[in-house]
Amino acid sequence: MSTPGSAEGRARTGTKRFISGVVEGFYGRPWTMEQRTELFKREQKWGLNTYFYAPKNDYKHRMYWRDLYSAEEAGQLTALISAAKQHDVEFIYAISPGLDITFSNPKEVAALKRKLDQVRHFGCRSFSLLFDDIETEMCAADKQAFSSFAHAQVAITNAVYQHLGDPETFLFCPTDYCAAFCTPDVSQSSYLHTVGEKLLPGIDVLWTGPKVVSQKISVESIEEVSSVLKRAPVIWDNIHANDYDPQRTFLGPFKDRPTELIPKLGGVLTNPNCEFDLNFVAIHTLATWCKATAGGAQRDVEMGDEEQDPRYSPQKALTLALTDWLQEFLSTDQPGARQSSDEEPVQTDGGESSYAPGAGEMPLYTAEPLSLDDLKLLSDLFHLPYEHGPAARAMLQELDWLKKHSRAAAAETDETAEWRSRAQQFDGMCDAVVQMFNRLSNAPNRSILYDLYNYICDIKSGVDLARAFVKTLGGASGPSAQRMSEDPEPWGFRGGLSGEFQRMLPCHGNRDLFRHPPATAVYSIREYCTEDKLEVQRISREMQSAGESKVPVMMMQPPLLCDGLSAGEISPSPQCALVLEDEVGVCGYALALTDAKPAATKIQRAVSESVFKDFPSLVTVQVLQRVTDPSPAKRMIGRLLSSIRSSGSRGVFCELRQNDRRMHDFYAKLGSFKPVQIPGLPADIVAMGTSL
Ligand code: GDL
Repeated sequence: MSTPGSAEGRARTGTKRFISGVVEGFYGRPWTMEQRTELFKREQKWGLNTYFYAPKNDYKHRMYWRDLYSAEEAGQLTALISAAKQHDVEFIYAISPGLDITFSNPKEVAALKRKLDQVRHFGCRSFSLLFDDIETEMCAADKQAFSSFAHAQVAITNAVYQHLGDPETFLFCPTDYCAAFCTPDVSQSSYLHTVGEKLLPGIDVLWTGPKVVSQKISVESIEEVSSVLKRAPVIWDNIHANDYDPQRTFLGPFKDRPTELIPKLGGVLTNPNCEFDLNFVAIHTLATWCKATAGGAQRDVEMGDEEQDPRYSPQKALTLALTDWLQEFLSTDQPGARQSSDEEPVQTDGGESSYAPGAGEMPLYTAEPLSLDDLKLLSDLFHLPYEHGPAARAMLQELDWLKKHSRAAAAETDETAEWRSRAQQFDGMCDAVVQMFNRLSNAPNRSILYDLYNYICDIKSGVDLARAFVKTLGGASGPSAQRMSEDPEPWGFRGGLSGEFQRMLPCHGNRDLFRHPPATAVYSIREYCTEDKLEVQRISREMQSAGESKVPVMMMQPPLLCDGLSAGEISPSPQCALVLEDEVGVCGYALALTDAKPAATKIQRAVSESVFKDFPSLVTVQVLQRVTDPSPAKRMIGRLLSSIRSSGSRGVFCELRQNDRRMHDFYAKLGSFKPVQIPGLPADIVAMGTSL
């Protein structure tokens, strides 16, 4: 029978248990030793078995990884490791040497071993080497010694693993730790293939899913990466991480990871919110998920009927977590709550707080206690990275409607009554947020409140502004409307400099979840066939007219080399034509000529011969605007470049209209394409290229 936190896959091999728990792997202020000890208690209570120590900004974890711990630090770490043991939690010590290690220098390897030996003396038995978020270019010495970056990392990891005596638990975090980082894609990544083949089989590999912060992690995607890595990955899950945006925290449930994954994984570690006290839901719901073992006998969680996964309902897991969290909010026995330890409350003669206001005096301050509904609303407002909770969505929808129909508020029309009633409802929604804020501010557990305070204050101000705005639309004047005035207080300039940048940028910093929900479409890439010709022509035409140029392109301008390719007049080279499909149909293409010279001759393009020496091949890519996710196009071009490379070509270029900003951005974002000077190009055409 499987126990909580165990899983079929691991049980079947009879060697390792399913790793479940928390990775302290975020940027920013590390947690305190007390918080970590509290975490162990919670993990034990909820059936999670691992704590992974990897605080990015801890000096001796990353920047000064060579430095040994002082006597004082040694004492603290020893105590922490022993506390983990007491609570049946596996303590994994991770180190990140990748910022500046020279892999080929034996002294560096010795320094790494020395550091880990020291931690072993503190009682630690499980270790990890992390190579995430580092430069991928090797130094000259390493280039001489190793055939690739992956070979260098794997060599050092294997050496350290063996030095430590093949620990039962040892993990490696690759530099390409998610599908989006793989070139050209997971199945063809030479980096991942080297890791899969050369990393010793007892070492586990960390993986964050399709992206750094993955909205969903599918079974198929895990099967794909497992076959390359030759082992089941351990998920480093950033679903609740908030170190990349100071205005967001994630209080929604662990979600969109089917429980079918459990037997296919080595484990799941969540890298949650930086603020320790805001992780109750993140960790509690992960624990509920881990209990949904494949046998289907889920003892303490009801079957979710409204959702697809029969063994785990995020909604129900959330309610369970919030119900338990409410008790925490209401409890005062927290260190630092209510009064600081060095400030004993002054006892009056009467013992307890004896003040009772007399007749006509101010009544004592009272506030209603916090409720489960308050916490549900809170979790809706600060939900998940790609999704607002239902109450937040409803507020945005209403505000959007009220704005769009504001004429109905000003003039008496058929819609006026509806507008007024919906404005009133919106006001009620805003009021619920304010009331929740008041009750939270009064909660006895001050440490949770302090971690939450900036967020709830921020959302309350946002809601206040929206409320005042709707009142103004409805014709109100007075204090609420004044908030919208020309001479606002500083809180009228929301978001500071960063906010200002966001509002000025045309698209990237200016995306909102409400209007641009993340793409959930499934894309497939397949070989181009002759039946696709018309579709490709259509896409090419559509995208030309969507370009910046408002000039009828074909009539007034010299043709691009790739025009013949997308029009079907020139056939692409073998294995050099792909199309992208979504559920609607063909939505993009990538075509190439390994030898572009005949096409240049055909349109009498007079460019110098030497260009074709460095860049003999030509590529063209187009993706319809409905494809908002950049990764399918990246994958398509990655596949194409790898075919061109295997044809023996040294380089590839593409031509663009000078004023086609969209395509410039597109190629620039691929990273490897840089502007190339090609003498002889017509005035309005520029080229970008990459060496292979
Ligand atoms: C990352 C970092 C992690 C950070 C997270 C979210 C991994 C492996 N590394 O890329 O330290 O907290 O993004 O910002 O996820």
